[in-house]
Amino acid sequence: MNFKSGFVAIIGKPNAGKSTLLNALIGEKISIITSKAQTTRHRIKGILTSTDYQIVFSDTPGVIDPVYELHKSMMKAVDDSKEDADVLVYLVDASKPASEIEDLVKLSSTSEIPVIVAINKCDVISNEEMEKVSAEAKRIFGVEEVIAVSSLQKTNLEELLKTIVNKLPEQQAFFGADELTDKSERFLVAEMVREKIFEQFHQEIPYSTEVIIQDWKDEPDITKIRADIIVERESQKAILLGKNGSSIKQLGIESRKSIEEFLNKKIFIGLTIKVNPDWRKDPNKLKYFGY
Ligand SMILES: Nc1nc2c(ncn2[C@@H]2O[C@H](COP(=O)(O)OP(=O)(O)OP(=O)(O)O)[C@@H](O)[C@H]2O)c(=O)[nH]1
Ligand SMILES: [Mg+2]
Repeated sequence: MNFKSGFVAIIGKPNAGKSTLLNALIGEKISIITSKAQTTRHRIKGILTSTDYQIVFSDTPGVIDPVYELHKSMMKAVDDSKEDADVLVYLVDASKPASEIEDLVKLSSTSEIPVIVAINKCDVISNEEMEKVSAEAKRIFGVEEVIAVSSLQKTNLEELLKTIVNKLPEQQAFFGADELTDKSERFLVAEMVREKIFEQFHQEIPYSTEVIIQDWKDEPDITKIRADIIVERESQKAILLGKNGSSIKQLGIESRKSIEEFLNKKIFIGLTIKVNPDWRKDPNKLKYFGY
């Protein structure tokens, strides 16, 4: 077989397990994962290179009907990922009703790009239920085959990879063999803080929050990072701070743990909360924040 390579977009509703799948396929934590929907906000490339092929996966935000400007930018990330894709992997959550698949198909623009439909979270449903979901997915997507996987338990991912590689064109690699992602360490670290915010806070807080790295100093024994946490309202700032600053302190501790593991180095992280009213609705502010 000649060398194959190409771009593969992972598309699905929020919480389907797209980021979990990306990380499982690449074997590294590139994209953050939380139990809450709408965690991923950007297109994040993960690159898998073997002796025979290179696949440039794009993790994407979950497909929704946009409400805020932020959502529009998230859906643009989905469209951009589809635009240069050689293969689309539609990822369906097996534990959700068929109406979610209908919704996904309704909100997705059609294209001529080859489609693979994968049913994720096969670990949480019975074989009988899986038969049912598979039949629904085949009908709604109009495909003859679907692949049942568990991104969490890494079940059937080899099968999925084989199916993807079959559909890739023969061409040279796009990235160096040691490259894992297109994102910078700064971006990934900001995402890690955001992941901890999603885990620690509830309701509107995670969705109203953005993390901006303001300063990064690599010293021989320690990396010193300063980040701003942007919220929309004073009341949200108060919640993030917590009583006597206890919540932000906890957030700092959890963030530091995961960043130290990622950078494999001792780090200091200073977090400052700033109020930026309605940043999610303002295209100029969004642009400044990298959307
Ligand atoms: N049981 C089970 N849970 C899974 C599986 N894959 C993902 N999850 C869980 O589903 C939740 C959402 O996973 P994510 O990977 O963040 O989902 P996503 O599609 O990237 O979500 P958004 O970024 O919000 O669009 C997390 O709690 C995961 O642990 C799976 O195969 N089985
Ligand atoms: Mg995600």
